[in-house]
Amino acid sequence: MTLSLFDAEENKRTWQEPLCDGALVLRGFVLDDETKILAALEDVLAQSPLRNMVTPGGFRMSVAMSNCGTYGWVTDRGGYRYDRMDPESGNAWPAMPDFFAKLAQEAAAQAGFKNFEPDACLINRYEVGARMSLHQDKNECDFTQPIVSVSLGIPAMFLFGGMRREDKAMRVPLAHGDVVVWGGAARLRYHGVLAVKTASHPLLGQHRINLTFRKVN
Ligand code: MD6
Ligand code: FE
Repeated sequence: MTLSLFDAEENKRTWQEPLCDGALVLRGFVLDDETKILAALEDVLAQSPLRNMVTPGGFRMSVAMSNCGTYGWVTDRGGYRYDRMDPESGNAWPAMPDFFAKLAQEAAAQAGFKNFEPDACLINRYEVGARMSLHQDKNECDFTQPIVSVSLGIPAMFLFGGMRREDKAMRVPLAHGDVVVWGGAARLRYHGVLAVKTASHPLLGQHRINLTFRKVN
């Protein structure tokens, strides 16, 4: 067997950390693209700014959100759903940059999900203390399609639970540049994010940004 340092284009930029059947962390997968991603995000967020949405139960979310792509995830008193329109601007969500879709597709392929074509990118911004309680992602049509989740900025502790809310959750630290691919048997597992601790990142200050790519329709 020959081993080349410059081999394996398919396994570039990363080492892989399986979490369970269907879920895999690609450490540092988007590090090479950080400046390009942040510049594109700035453009998207100028069109559809981050906002703290309200849950169906009437609570203001601690995580600020926006979207790009054909569909955007929204919540209000009426419930959770995907919508083609940004309810704040009244316009379509900003287009998903082509290279976002390509990165998500490459990440999905590394986990064995071929030809992933995301039509939605949810942008979550956490400030220190923001958290996301345990939930399942089940507003999408086709649960054979994975979700690709990109972490940027200050670190967070991801909670990765079971099929029932009360199942014990694993704790997975996620850092700037890490990507989680999540599908198959893991697709409907409960998950969340612990309150983000004080830290500062050279590009994002005291924030964590998470991008989740999905195929909604
Ligand atoms: C977050 N992520 O990391 C929230 N959902 O900020 C999610 O809710 C999530 O990372 C499904 C699959 C991967 C995720
Ligand atoms: Fe989720």
